[in-house]
Amino acid sequence: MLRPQDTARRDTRSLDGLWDFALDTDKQGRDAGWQTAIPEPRRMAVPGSWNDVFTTTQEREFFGDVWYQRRVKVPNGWTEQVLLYFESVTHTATVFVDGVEVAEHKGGYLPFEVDITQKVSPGGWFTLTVIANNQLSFETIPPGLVHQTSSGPKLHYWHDFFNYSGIHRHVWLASRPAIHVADITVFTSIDGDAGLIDYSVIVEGGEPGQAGVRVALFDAAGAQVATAQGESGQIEVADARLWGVRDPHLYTLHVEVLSGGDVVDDYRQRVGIRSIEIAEGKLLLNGEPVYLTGFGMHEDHPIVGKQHNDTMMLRDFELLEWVGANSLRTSHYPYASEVMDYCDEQGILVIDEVPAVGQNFGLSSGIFGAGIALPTFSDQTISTPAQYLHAQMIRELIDRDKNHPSVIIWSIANEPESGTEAAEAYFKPLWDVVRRADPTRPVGFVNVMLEPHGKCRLHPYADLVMLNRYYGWYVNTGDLVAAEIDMREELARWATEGKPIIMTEYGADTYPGEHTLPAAPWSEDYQVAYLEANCRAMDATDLVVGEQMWNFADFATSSGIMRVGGNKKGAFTRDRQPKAAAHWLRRRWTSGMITK
Ligand code: GCB
Repeated sequence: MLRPQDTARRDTRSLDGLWDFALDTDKQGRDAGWQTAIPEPRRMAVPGSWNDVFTTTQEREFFGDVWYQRRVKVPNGWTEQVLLYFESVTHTATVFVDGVEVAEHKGGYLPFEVDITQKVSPGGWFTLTVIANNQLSFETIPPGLVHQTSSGPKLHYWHDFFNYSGIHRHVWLASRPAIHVADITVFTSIDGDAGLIDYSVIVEGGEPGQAGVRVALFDAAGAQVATAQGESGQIEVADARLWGVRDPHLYTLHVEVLSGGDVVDDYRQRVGIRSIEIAEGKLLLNGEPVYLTGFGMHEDHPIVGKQHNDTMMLRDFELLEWVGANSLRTSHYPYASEVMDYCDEQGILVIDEVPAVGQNFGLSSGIFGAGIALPTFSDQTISTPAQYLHAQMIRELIDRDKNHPSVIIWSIANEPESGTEAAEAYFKPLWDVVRRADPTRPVGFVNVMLEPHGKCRLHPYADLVMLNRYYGWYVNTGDLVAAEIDMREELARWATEGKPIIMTEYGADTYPGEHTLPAAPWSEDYQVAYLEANCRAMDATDLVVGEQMWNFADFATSSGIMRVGGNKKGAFTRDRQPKAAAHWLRRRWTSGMITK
């Protein structure tokens, strides 16, 4: 599936703006016919999370069906195919055109398109209605559970970020020719000074054999450097300029579909020529070892929640550059396509993660988990329906992001239960799914502290080891001497695997402005001392090839006794100002202190 684009034969119209809106508190909308008209609607911004707009807890934490509606005009002259394209609806979307259901999509962070050609006419208007359901269950990813409390049902979930909900990213009305490019895949490699681009194009529509494909490659200055014919092939670029870290050279592949001698469709695909591989315990980009610096991030901002916003994105990338980061992990779900495009443009390396987070009920049970103690993987909890959806999300993520040179690693889960037979059975087929969908990139999952080397049964399937560790915070709290010793010892145990290790999380909650001498937990001084101790342990382990501090910025979570106004492990505050830790990281990452 391709993101809508304006080209010679395609047009887009943004459907962003204020839509009619209602929380279906009495679960009556479907029976009462809201598909055609929401009675007494409020207004809500698209894109945006709706939660923080409200002033009551009941509304802010509502779960269930949430209705969005607007009138849409199909432009005159759109006589071929008309599509709706939703970039993110959290978590399940049901779409209606003039009251008739046209699509359902599960999964809050990946796009879907709906062909509505037969339902609309050029120059005509229609009513577009979307139910965005944000309820989590054992069948959703991430999982959740509705449980009874004295004040009524509550949604419980096991992941540590607020369940922001709504239509978070852009919505498009798009046109495309009947015979069209349906998909493009590029894989790149390097052969001496030449860059090799293996491309394949899927054309849909028309009679078999009716359409042909022609491609042309342009460099960043717009000069044509190569051409080819056919739905698949290899393009060789002599003296290729490679895509590299903070040196992101991009080419453009212009794909044209020909029928009866005419160009009937065209699409532009950016290409970065680079190779990524793991060899002898190293992560090699273009054949050279690369060391990752950066963060696990979140799409999270005050009021707008998980809305994609270009200005906020630019500030984040300014800070990444300032602090000396060359990488990020899309913890814990796929990010907006604009972010991925910008990583391509900035030369930022990405660990791209599916929304499989919170699949570990042992982590927060008992008093911290609302008294809910359940097995994670079982017939009664997470089982086949979630596994199917997980596989679908892996496929959809790779389908969306496979052509981004910035994406160097797929992460198929964050901190799942990994030490049980049931966990191994759940994940076994998913490794096949990811490797079939992309045979070129390294694949891993992020291991949790409670399932160390010797207990974890999933790491043999992974190409590299990705670890979230909290020595000096959740364990050895306040004792950084013990933290460093224990961390070194654990890293040494993982090093026996001979695989590269990336520290995908390490961090300490820090209240901005809090200072203590000696350094004590929650102070800025302690966060810096914590980083010093953790980084010494990483530096002492040759196989550590990257460090992504948790988290880039403070972020919202559900309420709980472990969180003060959200998670405060940010190097930056939620409004993107540096804590002392950010200055410390900047010194470490920009002054050549890392010698690996
Ligand atoms: C983790 C999780 C992350 C949490 C973090 C924390 O291991 O992966 O989602 O926010 O710990 O701060 O507890």
